[in-house]
Amino acid sequence: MSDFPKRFRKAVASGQVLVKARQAGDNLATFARSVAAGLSDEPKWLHCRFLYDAQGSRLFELITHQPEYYPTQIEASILASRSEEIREITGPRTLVELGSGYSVKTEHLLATYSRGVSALRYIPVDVSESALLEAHSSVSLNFPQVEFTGINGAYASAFPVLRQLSPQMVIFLGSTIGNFNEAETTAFWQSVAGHLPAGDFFLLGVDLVKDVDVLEAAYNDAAGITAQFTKNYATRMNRELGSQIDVSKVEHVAIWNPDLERMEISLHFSTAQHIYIEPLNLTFKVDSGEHVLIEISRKFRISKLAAELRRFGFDVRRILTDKKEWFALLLLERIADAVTTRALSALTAK
Ligand code: AVJ
Repeated sequence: MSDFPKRFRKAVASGQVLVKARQAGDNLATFARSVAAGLSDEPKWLHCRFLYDAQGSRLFELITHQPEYYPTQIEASILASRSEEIREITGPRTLVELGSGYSVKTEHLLATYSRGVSALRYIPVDVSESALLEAHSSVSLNFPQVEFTGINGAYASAFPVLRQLSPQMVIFLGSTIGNFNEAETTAFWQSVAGHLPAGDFFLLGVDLVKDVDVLEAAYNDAAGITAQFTKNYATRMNRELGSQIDVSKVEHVAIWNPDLERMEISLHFSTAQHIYIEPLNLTFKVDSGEHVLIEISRKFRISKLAAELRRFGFDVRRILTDKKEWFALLLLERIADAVTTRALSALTAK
């Protein structure tokens, strides 16, 4: 939708709380096509983006409170203790957040960045409208000087408006980058680099490679919340796509893949089932014992990641981590590309 940057500009100017980046009706067709693509593949997969309907967003929020799920607590404590240090490097600027959810951890940054300024612009981006609305009520209550304009859509829907938001810091927390496979990661950084002006910042939260027992426990909490979160995918398919999956015959499986250094989360079918996709009038068969991959969560090594980011046009300005080095926040600065620099010096030479 090419008019989005214009609609967004208007929404910001008029103090609108939420702007939709996609048209109504688009979501269901996108969901149906994505599911059909994944179930046609071998081995089968389902895209993790659709885990986050209203119920999925609620369940994920519950996951973050489970004792085994360490990333949220550690990341929040790094943010709580080191937001000042981040602001000292970046100076005051607009905050844009990809996959903001309920914006809980971000409140540490909002507190720091709203200090001493008359207004702070905050642009959270999330596929869940209900999460954005809840984030708005909490943020506007706690930080009256924050100007909140949520973008209800996929991350990429925000990219075309980044140019109008400088100076800014884009925030991408929770190691959500770990949910992207290699191709998606490359596409993501190329796209961000293409839209983010040089001199703007990017704050990236990444979960680090660690002991397999700690990792597997984090995705197999004793209370079974992660299992509910996984099974909610099937529930959502039943409700929105008329899939007719017997959810009592599917299980949550989460295991560490040491070769690819990632957690792999699957729906395990304990019996053979037919999965219907009503909007497309398609049926897929899943065998007894089959695993359908619904999410990967890659874990990172800082040195390797920093080198990769440099190739995409980002300089690592600061690495913030906890004592155990279980999680890290990387403060990146978008640096001018060789091409851009050459073009600019050619201009000034004239
Ligand atoms: C979306 C990256 C925050 O991969 O750790 C947590 C999602 N899935 N438990 C992650 C998730 C199951 C989570 N993030």
